[in-house]
Amino acid sequence: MINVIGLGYIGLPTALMLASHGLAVIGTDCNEELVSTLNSGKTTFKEDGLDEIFNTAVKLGIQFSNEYQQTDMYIISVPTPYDECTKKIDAKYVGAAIKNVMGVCLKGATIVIESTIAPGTIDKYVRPIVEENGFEIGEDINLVHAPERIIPGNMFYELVHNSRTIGADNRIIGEKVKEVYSVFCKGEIVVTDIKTAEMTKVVENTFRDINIAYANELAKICRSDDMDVYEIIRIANKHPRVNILSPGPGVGGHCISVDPWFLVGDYPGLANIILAARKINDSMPEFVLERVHDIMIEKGMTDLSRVGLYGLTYKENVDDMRESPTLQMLESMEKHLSGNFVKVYDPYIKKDVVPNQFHDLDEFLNTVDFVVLLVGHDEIKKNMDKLRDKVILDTRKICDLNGTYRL
Ligand code: SAJ
Repeated sequence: MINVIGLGYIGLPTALMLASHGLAVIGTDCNEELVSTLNSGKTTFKEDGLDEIFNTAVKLGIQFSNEYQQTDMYIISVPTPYDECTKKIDAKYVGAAIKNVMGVCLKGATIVIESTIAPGTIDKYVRPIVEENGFEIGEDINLVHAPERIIPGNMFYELVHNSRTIGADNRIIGEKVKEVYSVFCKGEIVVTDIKTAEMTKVVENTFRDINIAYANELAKICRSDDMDVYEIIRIANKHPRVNILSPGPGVGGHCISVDPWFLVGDYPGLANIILAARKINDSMPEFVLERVHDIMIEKGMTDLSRVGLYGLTYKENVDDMRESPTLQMLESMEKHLSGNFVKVYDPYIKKDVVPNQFHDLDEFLNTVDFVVLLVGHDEIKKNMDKLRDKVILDTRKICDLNGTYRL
């Protein structure tokens, strides 16, 4: 029996995947509403394939509970934010989960942490809790780090096909955990030590953050000197060893915009490119606002209530708004007392989360003259014609209409 702790964007798909491949799984989450939604037969977020696999897992007996279970294996997928002041990992959720596991587990259990954690987190925060509870690590309890690597929007494909990393204190335990993941994972599963696994995951997300920052910095340079950054990146990427990513309105999500801070916080003075990249990416929402301002002046527009922001999520075709560039823009506008005027719309966000939010594309478009495309949802790609008579600032290069402004 496996007890998956934390049923969010990573824990739920992982639990379902294990259960739908015939393993006995109980998912645990402290959020009562979330557990009761799952127990009523409904999923809690949108992802291609989620509902189908959920139904299969339910038929095969997966259970959901608010209680930690007495089992021989735990998989922990709880959030790992960073402390805004120190930039170091805030391990409070991982720590709480381990403490709760300690309250129910028996000798012989294996605890696998899937949450992304800074290098050294298991040594610093997890081992002491296990030892304080009278367990000897390696004898009574095995600790493993198996960081998740799946991308929202393509989770189920990536769960099956991505390579995985398993960090363990000893190879036998690493191989045992590898066997469990092998029930669904067809990618290579590499067994290594815990700190290497911790660092590898953070390094992967940091690599992407730096690459996006390079694209964003190029966008700013090109804007300042009237060059087309997209054409330049397109041509540069024809070089066999160059692969620049795409500029955008900023880096959102709970991963790439968070994990690099762990390295900045833990290695002050050493993580210089990493810090610069974070600052560049964090500056993009403000850069978009400056573009909006400049375009309004160029077009002789003064009425902010005729400006509409398309997209509230952190990227296309997901319903996750964590660290979303649009929310950062709205926050910044609110500081300047203008945030309550612009109109906002996102087909994936059904609840009212910001002022002047619309729930219908046509109604939204009827109230604005200037549309800022912040997220490339398929919905707007299919309806681009509806923007024909609008002023458009396209931050994602998804619109080919004549006169479209870019970053
Ligand atoms: N973005 C750009 N330009 C690009 C690519 C992305 O501006 O060229 C923006 C996106 O719009 C978004 C943000 O960056 O706001 C992050 O999006 P993403 O699609 O790059 O990544 P995530 O955060 O959805 O998922 C990442 C993945 N990590 C890597 O690709 C190295 C995923 O594999 C991880 O599992 C996930 O973080 C995680 O949970 O850590």
